[in-house]
Amino acid sequence: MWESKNIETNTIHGGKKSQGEHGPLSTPIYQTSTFVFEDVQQGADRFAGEAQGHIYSRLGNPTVDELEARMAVLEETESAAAFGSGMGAVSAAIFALLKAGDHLITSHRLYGCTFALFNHQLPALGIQVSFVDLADAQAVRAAIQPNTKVIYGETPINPCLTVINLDSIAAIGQEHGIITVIDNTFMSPILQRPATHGIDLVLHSATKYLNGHGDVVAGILCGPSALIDHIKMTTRKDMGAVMSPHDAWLVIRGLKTLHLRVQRHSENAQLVAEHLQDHSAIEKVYYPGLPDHPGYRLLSTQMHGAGGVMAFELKCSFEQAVAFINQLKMCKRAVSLGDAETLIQHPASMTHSTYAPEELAEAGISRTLIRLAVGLENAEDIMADLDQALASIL
Ligand code: 4LM
Repeated sequence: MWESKNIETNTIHGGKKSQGEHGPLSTPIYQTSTFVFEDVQQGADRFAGEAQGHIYSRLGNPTVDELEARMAVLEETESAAAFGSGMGAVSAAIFALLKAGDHLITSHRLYGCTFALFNHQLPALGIQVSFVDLADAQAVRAAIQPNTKVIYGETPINPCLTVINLDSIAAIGQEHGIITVIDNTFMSPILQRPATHGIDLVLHSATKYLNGHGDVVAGILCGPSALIDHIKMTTRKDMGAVMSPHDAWLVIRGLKTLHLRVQRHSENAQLVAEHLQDHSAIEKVYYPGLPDHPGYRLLSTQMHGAGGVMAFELKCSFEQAVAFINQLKMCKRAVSLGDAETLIQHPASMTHSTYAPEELAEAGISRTLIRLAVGLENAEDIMADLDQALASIL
């Protein structure tokens, strides 16, 4: 394996194993469910953990192993585990770390299905959850109880891009012996590496920037080997949200262009955010690359760019906001983000429809809020499409 101090090089070479026979440049897809033992003893030794070697693809697969090794290099962690979806990664981490009677501190601002898991499934299983503002260190400290085991957050947060201070969350976790988990989906390791700030587990919906081509649903957790091995051998093995070898191959292929893509997403988003901010039909743009965004000051300390996602409020009624989205010609009406195509969606009725009306209000998600995941097209074309749709509703 080979590793550079430069992440551009590591997205291409980092964690890549030499592939033995035939020397393929592209990682082979080990499309197999099971692995043959030479004899009973070899199988028994592998099950007992006394011999190296694969057993069954729910426990590990060489193509998936390679993606995990590559992600550990990019996130600067010891190890990584791949999952069949981002939610598979969230639930595997949470259920490995929390049991009935334990307490989780998180934010009321989260991706909709993560919020649903924390707000509905965990309390039903006897796990206590406190929803606090993770950007407010005092509020986090005040929420700590003797049974607090995990602090979980996203930064920037879906969909309003609130930024949480990683140094502060990591310090609180270390002080109190609480495991910290950060969902880094919106940044990718190109723009932010939470483990370098002391965060224990870094999570991704690999469906988004890591894969980047809108053709996979996948998740990744990166962290210390002891924690990752524990998750692999408990909740991933027994609950089974594993990544398929073919999907791992697609994400590995996506990683090779991750740096170029994320850079372009960010450049395009900055231009679009500045353009929208000046538009007479726009009430407010939420984008950490704009100086009036509260997360802007953390750009220089924990982020290497503001990323490709923004949200904005129109100066109009709900019906006009819907008409605006329906008028778009090039931008696609779709959830998800991090794809080549610019995607636009309505959080209150789509990604965050798991929130009750009062919960939406608390999370700052109004009925006229629109999320834009800026793609890789020419920025002028994206702005022209937005402008013609805005003009049609004014
Ligand atoms: C979306 N998001 O926002 P899977 N963490 C974050 C996410 O945004 C998502 C997940 C985890 C969207 C999906 C429809 C910050 C998903 C969950 O979808 O399970 O890979 O990731 O548009």
